[in-house]
Amino acid sequence: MCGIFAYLNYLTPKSRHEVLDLLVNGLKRLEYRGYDSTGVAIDSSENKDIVMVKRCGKVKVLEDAIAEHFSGHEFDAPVMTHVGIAHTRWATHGVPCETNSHPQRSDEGNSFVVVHNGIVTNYKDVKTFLEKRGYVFESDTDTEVIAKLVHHLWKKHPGYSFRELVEQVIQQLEGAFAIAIKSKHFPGECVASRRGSPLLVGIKTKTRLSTDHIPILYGKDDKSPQTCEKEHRPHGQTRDLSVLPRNESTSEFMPLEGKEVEYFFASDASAVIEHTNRVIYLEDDDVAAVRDGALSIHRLKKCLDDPHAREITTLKMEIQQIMKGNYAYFMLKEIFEQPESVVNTMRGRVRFDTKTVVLGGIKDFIPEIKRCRRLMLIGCGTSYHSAVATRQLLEELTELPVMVELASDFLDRNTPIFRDDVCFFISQSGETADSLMALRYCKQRGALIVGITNTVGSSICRESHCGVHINAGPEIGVASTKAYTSQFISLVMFALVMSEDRLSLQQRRLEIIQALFKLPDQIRLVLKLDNQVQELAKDLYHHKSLLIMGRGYNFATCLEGALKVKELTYMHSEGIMAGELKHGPLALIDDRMPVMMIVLRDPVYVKCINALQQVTSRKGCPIIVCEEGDEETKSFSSRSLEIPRTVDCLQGILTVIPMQLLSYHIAVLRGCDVDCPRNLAKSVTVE
Ligand code: G6Q
Ligand code: GLU
Repeated sequence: MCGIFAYLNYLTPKSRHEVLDLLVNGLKRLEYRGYDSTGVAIDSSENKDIVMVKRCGKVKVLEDAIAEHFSGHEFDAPVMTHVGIAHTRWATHGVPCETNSHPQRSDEGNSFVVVHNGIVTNYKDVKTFLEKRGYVFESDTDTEVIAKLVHHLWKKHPGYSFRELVEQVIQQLEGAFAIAIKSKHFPGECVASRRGSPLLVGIKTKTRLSTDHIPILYGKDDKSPQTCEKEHRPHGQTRDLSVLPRNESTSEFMPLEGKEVEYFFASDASAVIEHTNRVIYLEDDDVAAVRDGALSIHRLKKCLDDPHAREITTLKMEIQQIMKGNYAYFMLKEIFEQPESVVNTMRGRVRFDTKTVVLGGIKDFIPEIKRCRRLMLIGCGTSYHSAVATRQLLEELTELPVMVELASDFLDRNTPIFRDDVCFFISQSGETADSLMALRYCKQRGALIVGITNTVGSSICRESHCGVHINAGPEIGVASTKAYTSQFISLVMFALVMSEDRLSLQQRRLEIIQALFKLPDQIRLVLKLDNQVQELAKDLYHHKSLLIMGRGYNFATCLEGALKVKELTYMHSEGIMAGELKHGPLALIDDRMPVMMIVLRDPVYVKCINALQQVTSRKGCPIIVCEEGDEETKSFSSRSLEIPRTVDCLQGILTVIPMQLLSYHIAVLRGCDVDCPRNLAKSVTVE
């Protein structure tokens, strides 16, 4: 979701100017991961104090600020050993502004400074714990608790090493994180850790490394391997910090101790490849610490299948390749990220153990929303389709009238809006002009405004009364993919919150929560259809048109699939409500017209089969999207794609993925620019 970059030079003289250049370049490489603000921390020239420079906006803005801030000869003097940390932020908690930018600090003296990628879901509990002990928070970020908690523990346990302190801290954190921490009390040391968010360590030595692995050191208290299970603490309860087990790892041979060496901690290899091709990919809950030039990797507990060492990998990739992973385009990468992005959307919100859902950003407004006259879901393009996709479930679980509106049309009609309306604005960018205009229109008329966006601090975010951040991570491909599935899930979560106390709906809620749990794995299964979809694309790409038909919960997939095909391939495509077939579109059907039909075993199955028969009896040969093992439906055609069975209201998440893949493959076969389709922009800021 953002970029972490830290650089440590041990016995390798570098001026602070050189260090800053290195940090800024590292950030530039990571900027594609998303940015809204940036920052660096290095040692000051006078003493051991840490200085930070933070700015809102792109890395270039930070670069200019650094040039202004650090002038004078002292910054040109070489320093033998130094640690610098840097960050490009994609806000999840708190708008983009200097105070919310990273590094976040422990105190005014900058004792501990941290850069963080991810979301600490229990930050409120930790914050309350620290506030009771006198800590005053300056930012709205979840990250600040990390810096302050290290500081608190350092005061409490003066004998602990830097690494031990960080180990204590990560035991308290829930959610996802990758962190790198620097401290004025531990000069020349850097500690980093991850859980859920990526982090690697690059190693650069003068002579070739004599080893291809770094041993993992396990806690002293825990020599006997065991099956590790995550400790379950009741939600909202911070563990008693005085009784945490201390991890005094046994000291072992550290291959790099005492030698000249440089280390790079980065969110991905694009930021380190120009310096070194030797990297270690950290695993969840690894704590990597550099002290006296030696890198050591620690884990608190040894599990049965844990390895003894982390391998040093030699990278053979180009920078462009690294940014896109092994994918040819960002869009493809984003399609394949969906098993993780949907988890990020649900993280800290859906509690699968207690079967409860909490949406922190709208929690306080739920009573007001429950009293409203109607819900209005407003958006453009793909975001509008996520409203179409979830309307039926919202009607069912809220028992309120739900209107879905295209922002532009809504404004054209001067739609009547009342004080007791609740208006949802769904937008990946949060900047779409039509949606923003519609938001202001509704706000002026006194409606409650709920933002569903992927961009914290965006205009829609700021101008909403409350909202849900979909946490899909930055979406770079112009065609929206992972934002759609995350918007979809956010609205489903809202429906679940609204129906929490409806006794008659409990069974239904349970069924949906269980299905949400299985969803990431099911998405993985659907992604395995990629080769099959590519073959279908070969049959379709030279055609002029593609009709996509379905109804009920899958009508939105037809609209969204057709939009993807249009924008990426420049072919004509139409999403058709299968119920409307006989009212006109049936005239298009013959043996040459390409048709896709979504026919799943849900309440409209029989009606879908009717539509299928109407098509096949006009010599149409549709490609059918059906449920795994549904031989009866498959028998209507020679071409089909089978998707796993899920609860009806979540089918749309699984059925849209083959459409995303299909449009992608057709676009590639037609030689179109997948990430930047002609005439389109990622953020449409004009009406
Ligand atoms: C689709 C596009 C586009 C987008 C709209 C709305 O692939 O990305 O249809 O969804 O332009 O954008 P926002 O979601 O940013 O408001
Ligand atoms: N949750 C943190 C914040 O909002 C980190 C976000 C990121 O990954 O950039 O500051």
